[in-house]
Amino acid sequence: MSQKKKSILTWGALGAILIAGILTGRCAPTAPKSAKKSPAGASDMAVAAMKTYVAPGDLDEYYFFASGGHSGQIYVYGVPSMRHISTIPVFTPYPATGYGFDDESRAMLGNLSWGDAHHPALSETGGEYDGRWLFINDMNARVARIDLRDFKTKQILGPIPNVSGNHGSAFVTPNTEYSMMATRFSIPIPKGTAVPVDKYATEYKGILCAVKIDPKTGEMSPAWQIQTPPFDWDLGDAGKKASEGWMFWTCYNSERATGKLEVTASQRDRDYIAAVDWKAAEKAVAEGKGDLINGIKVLDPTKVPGILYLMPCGKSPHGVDVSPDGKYIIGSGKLQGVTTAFNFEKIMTAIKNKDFTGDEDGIPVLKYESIKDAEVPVGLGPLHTQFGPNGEAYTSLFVDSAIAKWKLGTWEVIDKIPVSYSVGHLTAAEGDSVSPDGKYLISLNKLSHGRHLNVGPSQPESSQLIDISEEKMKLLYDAFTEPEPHYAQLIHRDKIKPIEVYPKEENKHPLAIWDVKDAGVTRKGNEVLAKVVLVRSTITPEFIEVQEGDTVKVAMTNIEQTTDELHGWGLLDYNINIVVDPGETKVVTFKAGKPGVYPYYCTNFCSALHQEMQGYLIVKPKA
Ligand code: K7E
Ligand code: CUA
Repeated sequence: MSQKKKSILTWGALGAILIAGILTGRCAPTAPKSAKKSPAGASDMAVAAMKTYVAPGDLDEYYFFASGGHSGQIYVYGVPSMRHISTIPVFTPYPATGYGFDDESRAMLGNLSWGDAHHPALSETGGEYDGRWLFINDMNARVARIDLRDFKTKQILGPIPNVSGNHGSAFVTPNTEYSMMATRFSIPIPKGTAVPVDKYATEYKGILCAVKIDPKTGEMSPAWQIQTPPFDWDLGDAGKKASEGWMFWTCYNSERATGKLEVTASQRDRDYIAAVDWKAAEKAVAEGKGDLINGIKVLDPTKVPGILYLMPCGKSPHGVDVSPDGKYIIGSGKLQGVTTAFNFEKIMTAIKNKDFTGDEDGIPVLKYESIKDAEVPVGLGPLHTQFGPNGEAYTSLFVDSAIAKWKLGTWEVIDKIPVSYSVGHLTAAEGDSVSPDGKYLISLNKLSHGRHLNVGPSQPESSQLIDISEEKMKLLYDAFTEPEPHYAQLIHRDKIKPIEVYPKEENKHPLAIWDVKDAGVTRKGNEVLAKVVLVRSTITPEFIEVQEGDTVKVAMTNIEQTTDELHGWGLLDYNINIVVDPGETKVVTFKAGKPGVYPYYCTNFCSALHQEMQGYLIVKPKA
């Protein structure tokens, strides 16, 4: 039966049940009290319930990839149900999938076991999400790539030289040529030099950084950097269509203040949005310009004119967002009541006419009045903007705790919806691509108090699903998201086609084995290699004998080719828990410690005889 027919059939039945439930007061105790009072409210809720209800066995329409903030992960939810489907560990170990315990992922994490991940960015082709990769920043000067073929983190690049506090990242250019970065905390450059803070204004620098992405493999490598005055770079977005080839970043603290920033960095009426001609910067580097600092080419914008301009923007701006046609750059002072729409064509004209009002360390400052099209009265505390298919813009209002809907071009504010509470980012269906879908908008709120079962002081964040398919926005659903969703991406399910098992013929791991006959333990000096087969419901070999002090390498192949047949390998008393997917090989290396007998067992429930899937590591005393 088609999805549509099913929905129509279930509509009447479910609607009746819901309305009956609400009228008899049998709705969930967490439902807003107003729902019980007014029958009109009740029917709104029934409609909202229908719109978010995904029947058992049915699939959601969108993938919602939410950043995990300082949890370092990415959380995958389905929309419209808002059900949590999966967690993709990125910058933090995750025993549930064994991430951070096997040799490869442990090496990828290096000696950092935390990350602060804010901005996931889907790879794009021609400005459309292409469903290949997902990139995400970490404040520790790193950027990661997740392959959407298997939803696994494949590369963590960094810490990248000279970058300190990688917040303005991992925004990609329209054909995924680059993932862009910007430093939130200026430091003396080269990174690694110590200069007293009283020299901040002159000796500390900000860095804008381009990370090259291989178009075939997605492999990332540091490309080049631009040195800037010591501003705190905040958010970024790549130009597209009309503005393709340009990159924009907001900053605060153009005052170059140190200490008491909540006051000292808000003295001026305006801060800046940087406009970077990245194609020109790329060309300059290719021509040999720039200085090699800590192994990366750094361009000084005063020596390479034309690569960097400063656009004045309302005091302490946060988000900057480019409209789907690339014609408008939206930025707001986060303490103001308006958001500014800059006109890209006017920016180009102002650059051509040298319509400058001054400079910052030799970097030209464009005249605000010449480049802005409108100041849209969206409401208090505008942070981020997303877009709809027909010129709609949606701006999050942190102070007002609301979302404003307005129109590009006519600049009229059409609607406003309160959210609970204090929205940061928001994400619309494909809402930062060249062709947003409309339909859904998710408000990523910082506070949730009182809207969920009390779980003590450590409260979840809330993500609210909003219907934007009609003129007026309608709240559909409250979900409580893992900490802490800053930005997120919402992509239609048709664009992603993940595999469910690793095909045997693709496994090129040198230690892979596919037959229990090949399993066993070999020794070379004090190095022991155990080749292990995992298959329902035995771990072969079942006993591994080593000596105290040996270096033990265990290479495990899960030879299953069946969906969902994962096996684990948890070794008691050791900090080791590996999970191996069907067709995958994983390796863990460790030193055999104190003599004794240490059980290992399959940690991932796999079959009726899962419990029997176990063995012993026997560590004998040194001879
Ligand atoms: Cu607004 Cu880090 Cu993008 Cu948080 S950031 S909200
Ligand atoms: Cu294999 Cu549980």
